[in-house]
Amino acid sequence: MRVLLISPNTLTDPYPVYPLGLDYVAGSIAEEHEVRIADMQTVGLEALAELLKHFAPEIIGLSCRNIDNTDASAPLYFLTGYHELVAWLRERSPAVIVCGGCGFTIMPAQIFAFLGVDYGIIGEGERFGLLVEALKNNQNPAEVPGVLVAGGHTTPPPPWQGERSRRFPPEAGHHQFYVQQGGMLNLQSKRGCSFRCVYCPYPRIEGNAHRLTEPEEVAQTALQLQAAGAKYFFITDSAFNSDVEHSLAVASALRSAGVTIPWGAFFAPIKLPPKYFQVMATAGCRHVEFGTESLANSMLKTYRKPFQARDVFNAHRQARAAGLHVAHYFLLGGPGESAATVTESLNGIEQLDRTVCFFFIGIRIYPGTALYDMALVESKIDRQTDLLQPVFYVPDHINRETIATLVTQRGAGRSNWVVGSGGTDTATVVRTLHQRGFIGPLWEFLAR
Ligand code: B12
Repeated sequence: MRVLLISPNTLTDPYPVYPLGLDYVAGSIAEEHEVRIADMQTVGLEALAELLKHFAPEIIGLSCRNIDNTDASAPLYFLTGYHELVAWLRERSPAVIVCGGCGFTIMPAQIFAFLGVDYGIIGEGERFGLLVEALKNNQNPAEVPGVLVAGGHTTPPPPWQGERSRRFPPEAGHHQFYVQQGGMLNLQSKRGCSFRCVYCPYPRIEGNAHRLTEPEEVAQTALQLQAAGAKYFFITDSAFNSDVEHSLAVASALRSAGVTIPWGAFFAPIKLPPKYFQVMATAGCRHVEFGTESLANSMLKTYRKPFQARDVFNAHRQARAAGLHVAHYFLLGGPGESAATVTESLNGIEQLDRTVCFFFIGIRIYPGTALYDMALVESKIDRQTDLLQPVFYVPDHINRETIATLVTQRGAGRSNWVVGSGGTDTATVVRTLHQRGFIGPLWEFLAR
């Protein structure tokens, strides 16, 4: 069958992100089928129309990575555009349209209905290959676990235990856009997140049991990206160090394999072996992005973070001592937040030397999380509340505006305090620097 996979994500804030998920979806499809990828960062509607005409796909897979930008201070919403794209595709192609992706998996039934697609894949995209076979053989797609059909059930399937094969097709060419625009490609070293943070949909997206990729395989993929021109890669794991041993083994494999390009990842500021970040630095790690969220211990406890404020300070010191660029993400406005806890976080930040802080003010409520249950019990939402449009938790003792004022007053004149991911201004600066040949996420230029 002829399969066209589309990434409709044209967001360039904080920078354009290579559509990694589609490489796995492509890798799940048996060799006998013909697969093309249309990345709409590089393919406009005119070229897409040409592709529909000449390639004449029988199945279209649409990736829904982002629903919105989860930034209450500068909200962007993407599903309306995807809905229009589905209608546009329908006018030009009789293909069956299938939606999947991490955004889709957070609210599959709602997105399925909103977009008006034929099938959805809940969870990992490896099941797309099974759906293609079912369609080819005229079998009932509803019998494929994880496949959502109109009126079907939305129970998430168990995490995928089969083969995970990334088909990174340099000849497809779309990676060139990212290579030229900052040099960044990406890779995954494991699936699953074992943390239990109250607000987070990651366990729903990837499951909470880790499924590790062999360190040597990760290193081979990094070499492939390097050979394709990447000048930097980001490890997309929810937290690269949530399995400390595995992350150390991956670092050592990258080094032994001779990977020479720098990389970055999300890390949790947990207790780590003393030389941990030195090992990372020696393996090419350049940027550490800590999911810190708060420096008030009461908030960290409420969020069920696996660390306390003192662990954050230690992890920060360790990463800095290893010569790494360090950023911290803060998530303010959860249950129990108050002027006192915000101030505690801001005071704590004063102790973090040479860093960049990204503040997300307001926590989006996702179904299937403990925060959702709390908001229900507190009558902040009810079961009918539409969460497709972002709804942010409102704490009892402080509102978002007051938190924003506390942050912006304290942060006045500090370029290293960024609200949200920085908005279009930051994205424009990053794009200009990328065009001048700078590589990577570049937030280190803001560090103070
Ligand atoms: C790493 C990451 C980042 C990194 C990316 C770095 C890089 N160079 O790649 C950074 C920090 C830059 C980032 C930025 C943002 N991110 Co982000 N990010 C992630 C994270 C942790 C992993 C994404 C990833 O690459 N996974 C690995 C790949 C292999 O998985 P995947 O894409 O999900 O694909 C799999 C399946 O979903 C499926 N699939 C994918 N496509 C398709 C298509 C079809 C047809 C099918 C059937 C299946 C399928 O198959 C794949 C294999 O199983 C996710 C959370 C998570 N755990 O998923 C958030 C996440 C995707 N991000 C999110 C958001 C909101 C953003 C930002 C908008 C935040 C902001 N305001 O800046 C930006 C957007 C950037 C952009 N230009 O698009 C949200 C999206 C949800 C939502 N509400 O919309 C997520 C889910 C986190 C969350 N809040 O819950 N992000």
